Amino acid sequence: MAHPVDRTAPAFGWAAGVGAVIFGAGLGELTAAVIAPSSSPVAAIGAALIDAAPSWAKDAAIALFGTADKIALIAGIALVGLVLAAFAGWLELRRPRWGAAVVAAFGVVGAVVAMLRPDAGGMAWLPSIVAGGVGALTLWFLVRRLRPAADASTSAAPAIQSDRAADDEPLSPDRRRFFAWTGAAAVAGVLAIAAGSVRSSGAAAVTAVRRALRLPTPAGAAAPIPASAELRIPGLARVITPNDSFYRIDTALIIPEIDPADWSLRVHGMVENEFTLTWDELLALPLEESVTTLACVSNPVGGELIGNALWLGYPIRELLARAKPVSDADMVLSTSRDGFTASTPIEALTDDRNAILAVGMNGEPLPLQHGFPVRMVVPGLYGYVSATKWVTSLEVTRFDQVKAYWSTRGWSERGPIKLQSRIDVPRRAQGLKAGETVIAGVAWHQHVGVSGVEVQIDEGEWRPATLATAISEDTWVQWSVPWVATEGDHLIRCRAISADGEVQTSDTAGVAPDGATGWHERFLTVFA
Ligand SMILES: Nc1nc2c(c(=O)[nH]1)N[C@H]1C(S)=C(S)[C@@H](COP(=O)(O)O)O[C@H]1N2
Ligand SMILES: [Mo]
Repeated sequence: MAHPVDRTAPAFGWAAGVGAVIFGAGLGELTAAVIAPSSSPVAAIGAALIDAAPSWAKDAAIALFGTADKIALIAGIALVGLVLAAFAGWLELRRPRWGAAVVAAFGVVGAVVAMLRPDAGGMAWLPSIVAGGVGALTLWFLVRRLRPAADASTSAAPAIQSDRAADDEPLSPDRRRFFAWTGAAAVAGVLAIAAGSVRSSGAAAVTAVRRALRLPTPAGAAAPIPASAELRIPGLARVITPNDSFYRIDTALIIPEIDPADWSLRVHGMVENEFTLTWDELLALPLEESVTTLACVSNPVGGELIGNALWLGYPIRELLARAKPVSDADMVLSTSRDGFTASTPIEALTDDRNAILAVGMNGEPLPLQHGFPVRMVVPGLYGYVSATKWVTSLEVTRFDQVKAYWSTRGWSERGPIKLQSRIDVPRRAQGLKAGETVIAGVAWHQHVGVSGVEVQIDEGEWRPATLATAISEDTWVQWSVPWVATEGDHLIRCRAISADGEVQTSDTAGVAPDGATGWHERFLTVFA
């Protein structure tokens, strides 16, 4: 009944490697959840990959996966990790301790990467060391289950010798016990990963702090949003984007968790009067409300990486006035807790626009993923050069002295938002019935304003659309045009006219290096 197992059967090694590494990774994730979520091996490696990725790769990721790009990255890392785990298991089977050493070595690599992250805490190395150490020991243990002699030998036996002996012995036929241990390791690892993610999401202390927070009433309230700003057309983007559907774009694989009590902002660099602002000091300042439409430079024509919110914050202009920039400074480099940077022209932060250090979004503290507790909002500039979330430093400097995160990756140093318009309805390319309907969408040219939108059907005359009331030149505006749809195929286009007379160009440009251009068009099939 003892069927000697072919010890070279690689599947045993693969299984042991995968089970051991899942177990190690699980304990590593759990450790990270307790000390700092961003120190997790997967998160640290992911974050390093994001920073190392060329801009075309970021673009491709956003184009392919949209705002699910991070999930795709984590899945990719997990997949590569499992392949390496299987390899380590196979190696351990052939050469005892070598596979375990490979797993341990990956733990050390993870620890180094985690310590090099800009937001690394003093314990950032620990989760990877736990993952690598536990993974290596588990692998060694599991593969030993396949060696009856090793089972019998006590820990007192010289290790090298017992391994040598094991080399010459057939594998235990007891597959059941081996797979029971391996399966248990994998299941325990998955449970640990789940427990870690529960702990670092809902239960996070910062989430509770945020929930308990009451923002002060604004010293300067925004004018009420006119009812006529909202056309109430089903399928048309609402004029104020609810927080839970507001697009999210950032390089943060793990959202920084900052307790406001630990937050401070350093205003420094080419200034006469460097200072640090704490959360309590910020909230004691007269905060102002403003409505500003944020847009991402990676938003393709017709895309959804744009949203409009009522923000509450303090003018950056006032902070800079207090800091007193020297006269040849032309840029402010803002840095977030996780190391992201943006370069904003100093004029945009000192002129009369509502460039703010925001703490509130649509009547709530900023959601964690939108920069809690403090972010920048600057009307008229794409987010990558202005909208730093989790901001902790404003350095007054010069464009010829430092380059911000995306400027070192092929994107323009300056990113004024381009004139654009989008068709929201009719939404579906199929199933539209002939008869009276409406074409509607949004148009924007922040800090310039939109004076008109025109719609063209089937290459005909451009027809003016009716604009809703614009909240301000810093926000998008809804538009609509009635249409009697006839049976058949149609091509619909729109273009905006800016408050300064510019007509939206038909020239198409991709998102890199400074924002997409071209007309949004939609093909529709209308049924009888
Ligand atoms: N800390 C940090 N802030 C950031 C980014 C980032 O990667 N990290 N991305 C910027 C970009 S590219 C955009 S478009 C806006 C998006 O803000 P939102 O996610 O709140 O919509 O945030 C900006 N602020
Ligand atoms: Mo962006």
